[in-house]
Amino acid sequence: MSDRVEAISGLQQRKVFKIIVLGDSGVGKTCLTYRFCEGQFLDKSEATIGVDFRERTIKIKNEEIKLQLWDTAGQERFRKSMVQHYYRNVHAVVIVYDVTKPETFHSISNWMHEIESHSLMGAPRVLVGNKCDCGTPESRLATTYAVRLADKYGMPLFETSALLDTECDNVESIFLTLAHKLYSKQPLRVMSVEGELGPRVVTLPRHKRASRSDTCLCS
Ligand SMILES: Nc1nc2c(ncn2[C@@H]2O[C@H](COP(=O)(O)OP(=O)(O)OP(=O)(O)O)[C@@H](O)[C@H]2O)c(=O)[nH]1
Ligand SMILES: [Mg+2]
Repeated sequence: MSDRVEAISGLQQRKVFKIIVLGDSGVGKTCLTYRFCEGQFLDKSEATIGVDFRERTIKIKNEEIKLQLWDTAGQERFRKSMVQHYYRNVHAVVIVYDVTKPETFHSISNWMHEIESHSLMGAPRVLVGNKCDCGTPESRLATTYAVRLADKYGMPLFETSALLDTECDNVESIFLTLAHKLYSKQPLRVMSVEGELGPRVVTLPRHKRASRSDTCLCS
């Protein structure tokens, strides 16, 4: 069975999207994923060791989709080799920074290198500036800088707060945007055709049910 689908009952299958969450330590990755999966702020968050795993089932066009969120450790000593393993079969990426800590924003280029080294530049990605409830507008990183960087890397920007209940729609949007992008991606089935001019390749819309050979989500 493909890494994108899981058996539920009988012949029924459910799509599974695996989303990895990256960013410096303390930017709020755990709180954001907890907010999305549990619908509330996690009061006592501790530094993640290795990777934490959360999931939530959503519906798109009446189809149940399981979103698996892989919440990684920001601290280098807790990442090490453990995290490398968790990059396998990732479909989409969330990169988080803290709007009150410019150094976490400057780290984004390092996270992009990390993504690149795992061949994930073609996967849907979003940039998230968290903790918008903190500090004053002057002390927070200007949105224009963030937009410029997001544009440079070709990803949408979300500014939000895992803490505020009033921001929960925004947190929803982060993960639902990725889910819709993944859902609407139509991986192509490649078929070889012998023509007068020799073999050529045509691409056809994929069959509804995925098989192992056509599960690539990269565009
Ligand atoms: N004010 C405010 N505090 C937040 C927000 N999100 C997280 N925090 C706090 O920031 C601290 C770090 O949050 P975590 O979610 O544990 O950060 P993390 O990115 O998972 O950190 P690592 O696991 O070490 O990589 C905690 O004390 C949270 O309570 C937010 O939106 N607003
Ligand atoms: Mg964490």
